[in-house]
Amino acid sequence: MALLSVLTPVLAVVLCLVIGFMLVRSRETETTSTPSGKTEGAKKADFRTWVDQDLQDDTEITAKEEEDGDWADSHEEEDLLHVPYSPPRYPEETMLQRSKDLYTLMNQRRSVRFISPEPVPREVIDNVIRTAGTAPSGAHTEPWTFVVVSDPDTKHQIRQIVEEEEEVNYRQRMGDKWVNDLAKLKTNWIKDYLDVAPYLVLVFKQTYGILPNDKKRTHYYNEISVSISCGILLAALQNVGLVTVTSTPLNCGPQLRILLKRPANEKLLMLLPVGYPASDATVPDLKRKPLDDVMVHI
Ligand code: IYR
Repeated sequence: MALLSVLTPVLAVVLCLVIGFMLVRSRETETTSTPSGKTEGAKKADFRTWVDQDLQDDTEITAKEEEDGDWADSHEEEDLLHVPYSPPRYPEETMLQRSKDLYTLMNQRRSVRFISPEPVPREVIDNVIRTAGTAPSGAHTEPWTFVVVSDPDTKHQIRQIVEEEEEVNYRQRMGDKWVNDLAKLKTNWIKDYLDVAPYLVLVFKQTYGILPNDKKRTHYYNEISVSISCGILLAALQNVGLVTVTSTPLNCGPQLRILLKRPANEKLLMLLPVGYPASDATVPDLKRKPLDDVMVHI
């Protein structure tokens, strides 16, 4: 009994030490960061976070910097004139035909990873980018930059950056489930098309704008706006018989932004290799969901 009463405080101290040690360890695991800011302790089990953080680049803009900047007020912007609008109106029969024709054309669009090195007229690319720039955007801020690369050395440097990161993505960051989900598409970290395609279009979202007086301008819904412009870009490419694949090189944004000398307010959203399909190009035999599976009519 006497022994027990002597041992009780000792046991209590030992228990406290064990709990304290465990708490410190769990804190350390949470805060040990990898170079990309992800937690080591999270690694495989937490691979899902990568799915949503694909293409994020918040290396320069901290919340503090955004708050600190000198932001423009809306009253500093010019008044906008409203003008009449009368686009063409078609007879119903024509509408039906046009709706079918565009569907048929767009239904032939496929993500193509085998691109021909054959040159593509530069003016066609200019017009495709012009078309992408017709997208709606939050408060008409047009928060996009399309970097068109045809210089072979720059394309090769892009390839080196992308392949180096993608190898780590496929081997570690994406996790087994994601890699298995992609296996049927036969995609991996080797991206020949980055050297071969006559053009690489790197689409950047401008997280804020910079006015001529150096004040920052809010770019509302910039990611949604730029994503819509990418959709229109895909349609414009399809319209002229060119192909692409909407690649999203995970974790490459900062390096590519620096390589292409883009400012810190721009974040890479998508990388599109553009060209004619290679003569021996293949695509997976995918099926699209029927209308009833994607549309609800109330
Ligand atoms: N960014 C990688 C992985 C990839 C992810 C998805 I989701 C795809 O549908 C296809 C690829 C890559 O470009 O290979």
